[in-house]
Amino acid sequence: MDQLPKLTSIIEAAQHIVIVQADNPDGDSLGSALALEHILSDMGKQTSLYCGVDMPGYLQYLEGWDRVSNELPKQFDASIIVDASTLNLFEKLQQSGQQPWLAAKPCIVLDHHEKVERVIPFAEVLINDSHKSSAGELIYTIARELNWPLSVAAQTNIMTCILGDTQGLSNQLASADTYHVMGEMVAAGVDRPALEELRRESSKMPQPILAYKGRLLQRAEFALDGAIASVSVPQVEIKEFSPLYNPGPLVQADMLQTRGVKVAIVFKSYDDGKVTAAIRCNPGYGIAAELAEHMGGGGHAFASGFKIETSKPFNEIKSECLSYAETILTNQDMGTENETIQHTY
Ligand SMILES: [Mn+2]
Repeated sequence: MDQLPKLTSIIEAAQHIVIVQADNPDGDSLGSALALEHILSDMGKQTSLYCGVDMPGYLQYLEGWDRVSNELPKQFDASIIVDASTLNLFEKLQQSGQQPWLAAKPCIVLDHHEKVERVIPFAEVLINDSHKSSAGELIYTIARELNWPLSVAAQTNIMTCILGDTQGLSNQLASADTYHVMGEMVAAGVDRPALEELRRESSKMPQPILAYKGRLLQRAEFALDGAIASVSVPQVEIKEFSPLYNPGPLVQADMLQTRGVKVAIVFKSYDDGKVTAAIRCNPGYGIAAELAEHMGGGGHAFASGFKIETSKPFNEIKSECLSYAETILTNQDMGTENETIQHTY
């Protein structure tokens, strides 16, 4: 990593460093931001945390999530962007007019995504290592290389990054190096079972939601010989249950865990005519982006969504979506090879 001397000099020269997450925060971005907060504070620096959007509820078990602000601090000397290197994910910063402010100071980018479009043009240091499971693992490697202080608190946050992006060390992002790093962190005193319990506790559902989940699953409909599963949620249920738990994540994993299911779609229909859909796919059937784009939305191969505001009846929109899904899946079966899995974390 030939950019480390430059990175070191930027950090040495700065007193106040702002750590920046993109508009799609997840366990890796928040864990990276909090780990850097610990490391830099231990080096005697002042730190601020920025993200254009609010931290999602499922991340609020991480101590320090509430220190992340939607505003850049009035004054700072340098910035570190974690877990993103494309301008496409910084719309909030552009909308609020704060981007020139960030661009005016030395900016370091620490990322691990391959194939990045519109790379942040004002970065003075850009380290994007797609061999790392997570931005957190990259930060750990840099910290070791540069002898940065790695407290147990910092390493606990780094473990959160790794577990988030590797889905508990279960996907292809977990390399031999990742396991080494995990082992070193456990040896240093990070309590993985405690971290796991905190995460589970924070994602538990309120009691009425368990019964509601049963109702939703009973209403699952299947198309194309069971390859497409869908559930529709009407306004009255959105009003009653959505504030307590998002219906999509409540049932979509179970739908995908059903034999034969390739694609799981959760539709929501509102009284004012608005229709939204969350699309998730099993490995080998990454049609989510194509399907969402056809419906006027977007996303990734395995997770996408769309929102339609028209006077068209809900059933027509649903039929259009399901029949297009059938078309793509049928075409896919007729000889085109399966898309390789690409991580989007
Ligand atoms: Mn990541």
